[in-house]
Amino acid sequence: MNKTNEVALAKTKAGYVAIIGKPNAGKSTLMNKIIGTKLSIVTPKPQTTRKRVLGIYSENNTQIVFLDTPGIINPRYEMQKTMMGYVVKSVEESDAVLVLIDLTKFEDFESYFSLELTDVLKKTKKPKILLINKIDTFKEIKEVLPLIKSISDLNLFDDIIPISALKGENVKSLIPTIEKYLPNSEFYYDPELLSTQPERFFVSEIIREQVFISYAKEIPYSTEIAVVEFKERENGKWYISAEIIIERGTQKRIIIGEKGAKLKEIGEKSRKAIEEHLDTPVYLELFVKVREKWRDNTGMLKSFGY
Ligand SMILES: Nc1nc2c(ncn2[C@@H]2O[C@H](COP(=O)(O)OP(=O)(O)OP(=O)(O)O)[C@@H](O)[C@H]2O)c(=O)[nH]1
Ligand SMILES: [Mg+2]
Repeated sequence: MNKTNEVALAKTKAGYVAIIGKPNAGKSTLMNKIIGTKLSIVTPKPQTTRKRVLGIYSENNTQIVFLDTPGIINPRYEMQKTMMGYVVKSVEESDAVLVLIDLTKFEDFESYFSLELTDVLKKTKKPKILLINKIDTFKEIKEVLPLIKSISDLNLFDDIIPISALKGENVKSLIPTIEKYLPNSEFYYDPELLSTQPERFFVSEIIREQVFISYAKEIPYSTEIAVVEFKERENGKWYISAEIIIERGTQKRIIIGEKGAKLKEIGEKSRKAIEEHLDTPVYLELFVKVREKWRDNTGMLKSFGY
């Protein structure tokens, strides 16, 4: 290594930061806000994120690779066990951990910090930054101060910061706090890059987001999306076909809707969002497939990229 490289190496910081917390805390909203683009899907329903979504922040001499993770729960299905595996692995690979709590659901520490969440926290010695999210739902920051004090007395977290991931309050000031825990290192990725996940992944997530938003009860949870074809046609339009996988034949009727209206609506909304994401015209075809008990079938889960 020559002298110039040594200087460059000393000047940059880079590292991995896992974003963890219970479902619906606002983890994906926060990552999207920091990166400045929608990488991870967000819905009002819990357990929206199922895989680990990578978001790369590169500014000046700092690169932070954020790992958005599924909400921490007590897993019931094989799929949820794999999801919790992503959380543990992300924490293990991180230089610091962001722990989000949802202020609107928080009453006291014991009831909010479930066994599963506490377990993940206890297993790691990595620096932990507690983010009290959704402060926009409170009138005054003063109202949050007693909570900050009570949590700080527990000595579990290295920093405690109230934020609003949605409105961006305090989000920029997170960066210097995270930087404290990053090693001197060269960048891991090209600073132009925002993620490493393939476009097929984002396309399937965009469709799944529509399913989550459009259907009630168990439908979003028993649905998976598999992109089957993804190719450019001669006229410059992309052709994408995807399967909406459901668990039971009886769910087909609900997904398709009266005279196919619901499926058509999902298709149109997804197509528009995909076109915006890829910045190119798209022809999208959706098919509904039944794969019984796919959430407990390891082979099938593997084929869906879990
Ligand atoms: N008012 C308010 N709502 C927020 C804030 N951050 C997130 N939300 C909302 O909370 C809901 C869940 O947000 P997500 O970002 O999907 O939460 P998540 O932690 O990624 O959830 P999972 O992927 O299910 O674990 C959405 O409706 C968001 O709009 C915030 O700062 N203030
Ligand atoms: Mg999420």
